Amino acid sequence: MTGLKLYTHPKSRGRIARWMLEETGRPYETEVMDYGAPLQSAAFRALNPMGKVPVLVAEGQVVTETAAICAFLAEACPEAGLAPLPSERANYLRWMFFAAGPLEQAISARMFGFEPSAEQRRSVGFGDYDSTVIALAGWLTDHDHVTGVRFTAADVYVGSQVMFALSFGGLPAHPAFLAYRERLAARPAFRRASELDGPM
Ligand SMILES: N[C@@H](CCC(=O)N[C@@H](CS)C(=O)NCC(=O)O)C(=O)O
Repeated sequence: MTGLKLYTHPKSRGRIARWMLEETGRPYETEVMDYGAPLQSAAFRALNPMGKVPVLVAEGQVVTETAAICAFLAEACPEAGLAPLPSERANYLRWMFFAAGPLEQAISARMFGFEPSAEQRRSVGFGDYDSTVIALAGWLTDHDHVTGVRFTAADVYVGSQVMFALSFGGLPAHPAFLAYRERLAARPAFRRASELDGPM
């Protein structure tokens, strides 16, 4: 696939999309969007009505939502080997969606002081913060990567959530999270992406 363009901001989830692009090894173009008016412009909102980055345009196809961008690129660039094998698909999908839904919500809720009551936990997708953290920590205690032993696009997404949350205390310094962060941060594509986007 050629004709890849990423709309991003260096202090945004666009860093995850850039890391994924670097993992594919494909050439891509970047347009850095300033926060505020540019994201609200009619032209940008035609790409993403949410007025948010990142947005990937791939040969005319528009992909929003960072997890979707990771999954899309994994499929669009099969030679990179980042899409799941049939036997890895269940864990790949399960934890990718877990990170985009319950995990992100639990971290945001904690950050902004929302602790669901016992009654609310039945309706709230993440239930409660501790259960969410324990679920992921348990998986990463037993597995080096989301699908087991092999790095996939799910690790770009899940790993980014873990790394970002660890950086501001959104997740506890559980040994499984720290070891996972160390494994991922050693990847050449992660380092290249971090150099291109600069410090958070
Ligand atoms: N669910 C979206 C969230 C995107 C998002 O919230 N982006 C933030 C930066 S990390 C943004 O563009 N904020 C600017 C704004 O809302 O004005 C995703 O996963 O891509």
